[in-house]
Parts: sequence; structure tokens; C-alpha cells
Amino acid sequence: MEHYYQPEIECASREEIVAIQNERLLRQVQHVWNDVPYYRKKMEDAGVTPDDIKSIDDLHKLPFLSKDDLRESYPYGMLGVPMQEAIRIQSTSGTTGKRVVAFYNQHDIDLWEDCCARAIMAAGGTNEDVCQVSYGYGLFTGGPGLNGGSHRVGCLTIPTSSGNTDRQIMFIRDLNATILCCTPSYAAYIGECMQEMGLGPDDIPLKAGIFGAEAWSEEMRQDIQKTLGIKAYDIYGLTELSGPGVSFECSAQKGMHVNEDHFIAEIVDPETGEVLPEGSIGELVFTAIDKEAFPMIRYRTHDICSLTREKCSCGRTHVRMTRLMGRSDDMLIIRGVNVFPSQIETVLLNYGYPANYQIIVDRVGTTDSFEVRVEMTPEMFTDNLGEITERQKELVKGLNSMLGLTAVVTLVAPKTIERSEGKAVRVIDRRKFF
Ligand code: DLL
Repeated sequence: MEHYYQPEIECASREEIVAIQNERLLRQVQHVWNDVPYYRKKMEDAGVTPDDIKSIDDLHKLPFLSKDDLRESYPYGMLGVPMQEAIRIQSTSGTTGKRVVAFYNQHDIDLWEDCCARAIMAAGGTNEDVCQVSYGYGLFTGGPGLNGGSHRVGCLTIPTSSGNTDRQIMFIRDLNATILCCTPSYAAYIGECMQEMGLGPDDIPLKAGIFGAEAWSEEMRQDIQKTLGIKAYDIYGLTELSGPGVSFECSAQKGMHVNEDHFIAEIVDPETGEVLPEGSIGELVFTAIDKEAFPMIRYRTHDICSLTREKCSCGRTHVRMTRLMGRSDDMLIIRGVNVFPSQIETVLLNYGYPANYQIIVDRVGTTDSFEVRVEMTPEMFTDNLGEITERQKELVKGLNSMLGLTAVVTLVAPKTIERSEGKAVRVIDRRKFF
């Protein structure tokens, strides 16, 4: 049976959703015009006033916001409410060294937690469940977001945060955790540790996982589902728009429903910014139509995917985004070829390797060197060099047919690539330092 947190809105008709979006967009544009001088100036520069925005069809007239704008307006330039009303900040994990500080008032926290509650119920969660939140807590949005959602659903919530993997497994077993929330790479690592302890899927009570915050492939999903004996659901979000729960997967596991009563999604050409027709692959742009303290209008996410309005078997009517294919700024251009880490992961998993790998790109003279370092499974591990060379050749071929590029493949011993308790670091691009 499909569970919904707010069925009246999650399953609303297109007309109802558009009516909500029209009303909220107009209100939001007036709000930023009156209360956010930084964005008002952008509108004035673009020659747009609130009168020009009569419905969501006029959304494309509004100027984009980018990470550069957030840096420029840092720290308080995009704050949309009086200081007395703002109650929380969250901040990006800063893996790229560019911190974003986002603000919330109580209304924003409420809608964020509602979105996370929708995701938990879409993964089958109810107040009977025990939900272990193993995303980091603190400035990162993963822990606080899912924690709030879990409370709203009425799950017994275990706020373990990330790390201390033995304790994670102990709590899952002792407290009968049925839902696990963490990054997919950490879920895979928990699975690895369980295997080392001699524990299989039948030794733990988990039934579902809500995994996001980083790219992962369908093959990785299958692996995690098998090792932990669960159904694994994708969840997407970013700090600028509140955090996890901007979109989430349902029982169909075929893309993530965008919470359209709060966020309008567009797909644009990453180069030109032109809005692309439905079904095209491009950069996701979001407008938060209901958030007050940090009202993002047409925020460029750099995330690459496509949108579909095809009917979903779960009964939800909100538009779905596909699994992320990568980021326009994470996309590597190696010898002129566009490469997403997710493509490499797909090849590795297809050949039976674990998702523990690193992509190392460098510049040698005028050409790019491209190495993929891959861990072998304990079963593959051997000191027979001939066998290893054969395996490496096979992977070079597989990668070549996926990417049209020749890589140097280096197979390394099991457990030699550093594990992550949060977002995994897959790419080392040394070219940036020259
Ligand atoms: O990662 C929020 C989050 C927490 C999402 C927990 C899901 C679960 P940031 O640290 O601001 O926020 O990073 C946002 O992470 O633009 C994507 O590039 C990436 N990302 C988030 N979810 C997914 C996902 C959180 N499901 C950035 N698949 C986004 C792939 C994801 N990438």
C-alpha cells in the first residue's frame, strides 16, 4: 500500500498544482521586490517588474541566481525576512571550498520538514517505524532535514549522525531500525562492515533506505539493496533550497517527484540558459515559491538531468526528475570528451567491481592523462599478475565503449581507497592546479 504524508497535495490535479504555483509565484516575486534589494536590483537591471509576472508562464523573464550571487551577497544580502524572524542557518558541506549560508524562519523549517516527511512516507515509513538518521548533523542539511521529517511522520528517530560504523550497526540491530537515512556511499560502507562482521541482510531489520546528497548509479542501488536487504530510495535537495526533500523517490523507483507546491523546476541549456522543452537533458533551475527567509528565484543548480510528467504508478502527480547524470561543473572534459563520474561507475559495477574508485586526471605536456583506480573485491584479489592485466584490459575496453576514451586502469587491493562517511570524493583533477 502506498503511504502519503499530504495526499491532497501530493496527488493533486495538474490544474490545482498550477493554481497554487501561480498564486505563490506572484506573491514570491512581490516579496523579493519589496524585501530583497539584491534581487530587486537584478530585476531592475533585466528590466522586469512584478507587473510583468502574471503566471508561471512568465517565469523565464526573471533573472537567474547563481552561486556567484550568493557569494557576492554573503552573508545577509539574500535574507528575505527581518532578523528577529530568522531562526536558523544551514550551510553547504563546502567540498568545493565555496560555502553557502541559507536562512530559515519557522515557516521555512515547517515546509522543509514536510517535504522530508513526504519522502519518508513514500519509502513506506509510518509511525510504526524506527528511523536511523546517519547523515551528518550540524551545518549540513542531511541530518537536521531527515530528523525533522522523521519526527513529523512519528517514527522513533535515532539521530546517530555519520561515523562510528560499528555503533551504527549495533543500533540498527538492537533498536530494530527499519529505515536508514545516509549517503549511498556510506550505506555501501555499512554493508561492507556488516559483511566483515559476518552479518547478512537477514541479520538486520532494515526494510528501506533513503539515500542522497551525492550521485549514485542504478547498479549501486542494486548492490546496496542486496547487501542490506532493503528497498533503496533516492532523495535530492540542496542547501540553497532548504536541503533534502526538494524531490524524492516513490515505490516506482523511477525518478524523483519534485515537491511542486514549493519548488518550480525548469531545465535550461547549461551554456545559453535557454529553457528547454520537457524531456530534454539539461541543467536544473529551481524557484522556491514558498520559502520566506531565503527566497531563491531561478537558482542555477548545475545539476544535470531531465524532467518527465508521465503518469506515475504511485499516484503522485508532481513532475519527476531523473537520477542526476552529473553536474555541469563536475563534468570532466578529458581530451575534449565530456565525462561524468556516473558513467564510469556504471561500467565498473557492470563488470562486478564495487563502487570504490577514483578518477585521476592530470595534464602531461599538452594532453590529458586519465587514470581510473578501482578496488578489486576480495574474491578477485590475486597475486597472479597475468590475471590482473587481463582484468585491466577488459575494463579499459568497457570504459572505451562507454566514453570513447582510453583510460589507464589500475586495479588496487580491497579496502585501499579511502572510505567516506558523508559525500565520497571520486575525482582528483590535478589539471586545476596548473
Ligand atoms: O546534499 C542535501 C541533501 C542531504 C540531499 C541529504 C539529499 C540527502 P548540499 O550539500 O547543498 O545539499 O549539496 C547539494 O548535492 O546540487 C547535487 O549536486 C548533490 N545531490 C544532492 N542529492 C543528490 C542525489 C545536500 N540524490 C548538491 N543524487 C546538489 C545526486 C545529489 N546528487
